[in-house]
Amino acid sequence: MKLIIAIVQDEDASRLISQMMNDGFSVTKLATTGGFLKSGNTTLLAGVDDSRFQDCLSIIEKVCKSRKQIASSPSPVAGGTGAYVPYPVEVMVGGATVFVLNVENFVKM
Ligand code: 2BA
Repeated sequence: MKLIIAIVQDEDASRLISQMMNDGFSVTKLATTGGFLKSGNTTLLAGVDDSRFQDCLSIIEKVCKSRKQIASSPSPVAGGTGAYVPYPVEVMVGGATVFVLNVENFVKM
């Protein structure tokens, strides 16, 4: 068994969960926050059989699209007044950041 940890955009999360459930995967949704943008994203946990984890990755790839987003700078620069002034930065968001871990043991009690 593998544990898939997928960090996705909130906008993609509902559709991704529906698609995964329709295809017979169990999934747990966590509300998370990205360290760089400091805005909300969604982390999904899915324990999947070795034989099916490629199918699960394919669903994630199909549903989660990359897009550009203008965000406030995470590290504001000091202005002339000494006040911190955030500036806009363009970042690519979306797609998915996926970790795949081998599961040593899986128990339901
Ligand atoms: P955030 O940390 O909020 O990052 C959002 C997006 O900002 C990133 O998208 C990337 O395009 C950009 N970004 C991140 N760090 C940057 C930096 N130091 N300089 C310039 N741009 C930067 P993604 O790479 O697709 O990551 C989306 C979210 O996935 C991240 O949100 C974070 O929550 C998570 N993530 C990405 N890589 C990770 C890793 N190695 N470990 C743990 N979480 C990760």
